[in-house]
Amino acid sequence: MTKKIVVVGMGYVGIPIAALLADVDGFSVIGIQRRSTRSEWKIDWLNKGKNPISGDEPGLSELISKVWKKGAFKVTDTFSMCNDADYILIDVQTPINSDRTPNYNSLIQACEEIGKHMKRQTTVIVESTVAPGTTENIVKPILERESGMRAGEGFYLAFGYERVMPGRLIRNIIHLPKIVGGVTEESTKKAVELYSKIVQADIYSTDLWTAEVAKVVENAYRDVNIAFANEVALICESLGVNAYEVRKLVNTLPNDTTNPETNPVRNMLYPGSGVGGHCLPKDPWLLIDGLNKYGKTKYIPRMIIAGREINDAMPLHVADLVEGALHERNISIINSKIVILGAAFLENSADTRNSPSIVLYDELIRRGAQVVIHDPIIQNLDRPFIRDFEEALKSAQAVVLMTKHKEYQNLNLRVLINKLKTPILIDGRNTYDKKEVEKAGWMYKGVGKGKSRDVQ
Ligand code: SAJ
Repeated sequence: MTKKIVVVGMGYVGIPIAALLADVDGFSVIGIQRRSTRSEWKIDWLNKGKNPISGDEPGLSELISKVWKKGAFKVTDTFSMCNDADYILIDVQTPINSDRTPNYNSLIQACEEIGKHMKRQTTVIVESTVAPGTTENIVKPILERESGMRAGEGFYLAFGYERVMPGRLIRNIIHLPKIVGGVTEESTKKAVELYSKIVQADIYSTDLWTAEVAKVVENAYRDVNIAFANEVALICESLGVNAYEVRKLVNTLPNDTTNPETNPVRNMLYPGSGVGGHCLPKDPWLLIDGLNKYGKTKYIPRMIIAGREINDAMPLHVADLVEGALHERNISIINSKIVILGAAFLENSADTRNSPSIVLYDELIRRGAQVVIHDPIIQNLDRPFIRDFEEALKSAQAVVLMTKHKEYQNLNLRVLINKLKTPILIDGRNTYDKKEVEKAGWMYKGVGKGKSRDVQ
């Protein structure tokens, strides 16, 4: 008996999980993608068996082509296909608004449509990242209202969060442990049954709210740890010490093999020029939104908020490093040409969402500089950018390394020095050694690298 699965939202989460499920014998998958100017082309591409996700994603293109040929994966823009689905996965985007509250427009629209069409005994699984309490208080009421059924009785409802990462979409779904929490035990069980067909790692069952909290805490944890590294970097700059050297030494503390529970004993992350992407800048605010909306006692998560503020301020600190370096050469930042190397939020990636480079660009413009962004990989950016590296460097007064793309490592600084008006290198990602850069005739400043005690 063929199991019919619907996956709503053909993005970097929905597409790989739809393809993996379609590869299971006896499963047939329908992807639903609304026809917006930005994303309707994906429907046609996927219905030709082609992978619309850019960047290197091992195994994904082959898998999409395989399940398409098998006729087990089709994509449409209509929700009527939910009417005989055994499982419906919700993988729509859940961005935050400028006031840091969640934007659930896509989620609400999907729930209204699903509720209208779903049949009895369907299992609905929310995979999109949401504020704790959202499945219970937003998703469930809409599904019950539109379907006339009760969650846990007429249909099953669970939250099962994704742990995808760029470059590891397929691998992570198969090999990373899965966390699932349902509105009822039966709902949890139904979700576990589905995931067990594709997940080869452990599947952990819990309740709905715990699963929702775990997801956003997983990223808030990483964000706060990066903020800690960034705060150490600012301290080291002031003390004239190299924060990366400090990190290396701190992390020499070995893991305790006799007591795995306490490992890693130390794992200080990397300071840098900022924290971008579609997860870390957003998920701490989703956690806080759930706390503000559904918390039973008043509590202000000062550390998580401070972590966000520290990370958001790093591109502004880079702008200070630029202005300070120009000042040391008695050059005003006003009308100085500054080159930003790297617009992607992550090295060797084309993803520019919430990129710290955009924050730096706007800040340098605000301070009166002429700014050029260079990036060898990205396809689009809502700021001007160029591909021609030599053109970018011509007559520049300073070069800022914001993204550690491989193209920016091992640059021949002795040759490049002749292209610039003033050879100043601001290193946002510990790409270069201070002494080497100065030997090549440049002034060097780096995030986390103090100046006074002759650090590397
Ligand atoms: N960053 C630092 N210092 C670090 C690590 C990262 O400044 O030590 C910066 C990066 O430059 C980037 C931002 O933080 O601008 C985010 O980097 P990331 O490595 O966390 O990459 P993301 O945003 O793709 O995070 C995803 C998350 N995955 C999910 O939400 C499912 C995150 O939980 C993963 O830990 C991360 O991938 C990963 O490890 O690749």
